[in-house]
Amino acid sequence: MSASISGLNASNANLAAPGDPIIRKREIQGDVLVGLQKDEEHFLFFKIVDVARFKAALRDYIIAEITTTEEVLSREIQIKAYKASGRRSRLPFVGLNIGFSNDGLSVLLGANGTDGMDASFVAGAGVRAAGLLDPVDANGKPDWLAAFASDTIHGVLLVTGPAASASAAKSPAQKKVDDIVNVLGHSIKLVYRDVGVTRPQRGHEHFGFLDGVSNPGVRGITPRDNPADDNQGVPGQDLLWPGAFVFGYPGQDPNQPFEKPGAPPAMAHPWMADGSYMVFRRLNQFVPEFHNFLQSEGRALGIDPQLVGARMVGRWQSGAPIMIAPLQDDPALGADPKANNNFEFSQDTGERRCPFAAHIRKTYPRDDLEDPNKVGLLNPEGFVQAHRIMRAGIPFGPEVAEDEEKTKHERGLMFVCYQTSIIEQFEFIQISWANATGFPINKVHPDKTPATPGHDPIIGQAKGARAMDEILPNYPMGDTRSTLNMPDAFVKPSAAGYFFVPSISALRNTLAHP
Ligand code: N7H
Repeated sequence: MSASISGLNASNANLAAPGDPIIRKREIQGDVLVGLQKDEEHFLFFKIVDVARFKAALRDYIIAEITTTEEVLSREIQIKAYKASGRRSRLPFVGLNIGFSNDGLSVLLGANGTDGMDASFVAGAGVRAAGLLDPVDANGKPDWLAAFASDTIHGVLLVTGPAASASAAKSPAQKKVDDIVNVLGHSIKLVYRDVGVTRPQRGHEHFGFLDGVSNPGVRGITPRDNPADDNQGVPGQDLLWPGAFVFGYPGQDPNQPFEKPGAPPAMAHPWMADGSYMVFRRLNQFVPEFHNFLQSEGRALGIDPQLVGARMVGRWQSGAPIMIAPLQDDPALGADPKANNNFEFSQDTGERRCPFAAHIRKTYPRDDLEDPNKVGLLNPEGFVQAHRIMRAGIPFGPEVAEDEEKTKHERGLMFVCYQTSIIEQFEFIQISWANATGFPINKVHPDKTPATPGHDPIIGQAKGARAMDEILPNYPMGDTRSTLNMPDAFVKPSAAGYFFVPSISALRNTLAHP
């Protein structure tokens, strides 16, 4: 089962070094920092219709069933030992987490219960959609699945587990879903339910690229695994302060070196400690269209279509970064967690190795803003590290059918990420980096002409046409200017929600309090 997306190595019993914060692992829900183990993940979006009965069900059943960070870490150890003993079947670990929207918290706490919380969380994903340049109608209403938008959503239950064995009618997670629905009974209305499943090409998303390669390390929980750098987990994985993702801990100061603890992010309410904001986006992927595009552009440019895709993403499908393998895939590099994140961008001044707009360069520019004279930042690296997210998504939908020249069946990514500020983290990445054609700013081509990086070709959104700079590599030399015009978006949101994932104590003592 996939987990340890942040490179966690749970076999290392002592995850914290002197000076690291003590993480309250029994309080934080398991998906936030580590990731629930999952071959499949059920998303149950619900509306609370009987508050007293809902709170009673939380107290009597749900809270005790929630999978904590401590449990996912211990499961990692068990899975490792099980695999080491040569067994190939899956341990039947089932995970459960819960989050609430602003409307949901208001129902549980009363009208002013969410005062002072993150403004984007309070406004809700629907209101924020237009600002993200999501497709919206004339009234700014997002173009979401009718079933999802059919009622107010108060919360989401995440239920994970291994896939069903060939002989079983239902998977362990499906059985758990049945139990939960039974226990909650008429206290809720299920507004929408959906399921994510890992693909047969394990760990790869629907376009074919290895996913879950790079997530931030977290001080106090990610073991140090780079003898040359005490501020990293695996080589290239900078360790951040937990407050970037969970309330109640030192955070990242955008104006200071990232190694220095920043002030803990302000909590509007004491019960927010050990909780996190979760962004959910159901992102449809137009897979045949994407691959046809790579083929036709590759032909037109006279280069391998796989290289076109690699320059759009910044990695080959194997996961190998083009900063290290600029012209040819290197599957061994892609598969090596100690090498596949060990790179920076600043030495690639002319985007010869990796386009400025490549998905991974846009969404985590590493040291790309390093020249403070040009970007006007007090501490460029600290600034970048203050805008990171912890990703925990899973694909959804079937494999592409043989006769599927154009998308016939919905598929894509159930994108999930965690942070302590939706405005400064997820939304900042989407709006100020992925959608912003001028980011990274003040870049030039090797021939000294100014470069406009363009849109992130994977997730960048625009009202009109989208384009990115330098699809054709000028590596190791060359000055040929090229632009990739993208008539269609290959990724389109079909549902979204902003949630708060509270601590176990907040659930017990505050949210489920009669
Ligand atoms: Fe991305 N893809 O398959 O092309 N993403 N992403 N993402 N993404 C990453 O590093 C993809 C989305 C980030 O640290 C990889 O795990 C697709 C959103 C960040 O180097 C691949 C979709 C946002 C990183 C993809 C999608 C992000 C990242 C490389 C939608 C946030 C880490 C593998 C369908 C706004 C960058 C890896 C780093 C990596 C793809 C969505 C952000 C292959 C298909 C919405 C921060």
